Amino acid sequence: MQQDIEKLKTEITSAIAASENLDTLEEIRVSSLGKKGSVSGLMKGLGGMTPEERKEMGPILNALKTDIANEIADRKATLEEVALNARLLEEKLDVTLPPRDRQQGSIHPISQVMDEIAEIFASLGFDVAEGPDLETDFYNFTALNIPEEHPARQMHDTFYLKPDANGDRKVLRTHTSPVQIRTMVNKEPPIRIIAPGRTYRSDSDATHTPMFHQVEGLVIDKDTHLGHLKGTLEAFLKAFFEVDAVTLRLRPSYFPFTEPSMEVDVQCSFEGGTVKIGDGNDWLEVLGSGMVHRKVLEACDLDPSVYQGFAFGCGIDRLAMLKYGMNDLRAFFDSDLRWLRHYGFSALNIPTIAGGLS
Ligand code: 2NM
Repeated sequence: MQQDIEKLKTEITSAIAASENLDTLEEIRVSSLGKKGSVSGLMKGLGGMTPEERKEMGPILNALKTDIANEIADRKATLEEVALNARLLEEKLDVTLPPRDRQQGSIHPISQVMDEIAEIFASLGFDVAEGPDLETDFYNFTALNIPEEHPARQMHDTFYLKPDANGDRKVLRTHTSPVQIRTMVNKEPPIRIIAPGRTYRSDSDATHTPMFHQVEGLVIDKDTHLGHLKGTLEAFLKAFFEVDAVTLRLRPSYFPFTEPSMEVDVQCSFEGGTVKIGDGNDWLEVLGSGMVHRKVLEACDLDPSVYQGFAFGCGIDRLAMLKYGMNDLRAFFDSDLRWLRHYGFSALNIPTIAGGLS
């Protein structure tokens, strides 16, 4: 009996090793571990044994089953990697090639809105700061006063890379705040920056895409206060929505990296299915903001008894939808040429404050 088991194991193992694609491997799994498979058949035999036989054969058969399951899983991982590498090779695209004749491209609305935002903040004296999409735990979480057990750090919210040899794992930044941390660590105040860019969270439905765009802002100086925050956001929203006046409502909120924290709503009206920003009877939440938490300043080696400042953040994709009247977020990333032609901007239409943004 035990010899038969060894023989069966050798047979299945060599079949697994010889399998060259996932279909063949699946056939092996079904014919061994499946309901009517050879290993399952042996397991069923346990029922008809004497207690002594069962005591001896039970562990042997269980080990057989586990070993084979493990080997199948290992082979599956290898085959999947081979398939992925082949696909990556085949689908390689050289984005540096020149365009085909008579193909007229356009500026994506998200790029347009990023340019508009940079232009408005430049007029208020802000620089544009950038940083890597792949961040360390320190810049993305720890320095921002986000503790180890915070839900944002969980696997289902954050994309983590495989750990390196030292066990350090990088994250795809979940916000652009690490750019502000890098700026505070590397530059002496006064600091006045915005950080626009791609951000990533493990979330996908009608109003969330796993990659999205954010812009955050940071001002640090010796006498910066909440009034400056409100004035800056008012100036920004007025310019962005191209209206003469906006009314803001600051609602108390919570972020680990600011204290106090507030959510910013802008007064608006919803008429005939479109939003009008500026006045009306409704409120639209557009930004999160607050005074930078002293623990964040300390993590950046800034003395909170000397320096203080404000920060804010908002989603660019949603701002673009509001301003240009799009209703489906996912269309931004579908690469549908008809959509791009309809909503895209001319490459010559560079936004300027003097020329009108859009
Ligand atoms: C937000 C809302 C409020 C923020 C804070 C910082 C930093 F690095 F200074 F602490 N960066 N960004 C911030 C504050 C971001 O986004 C909704």
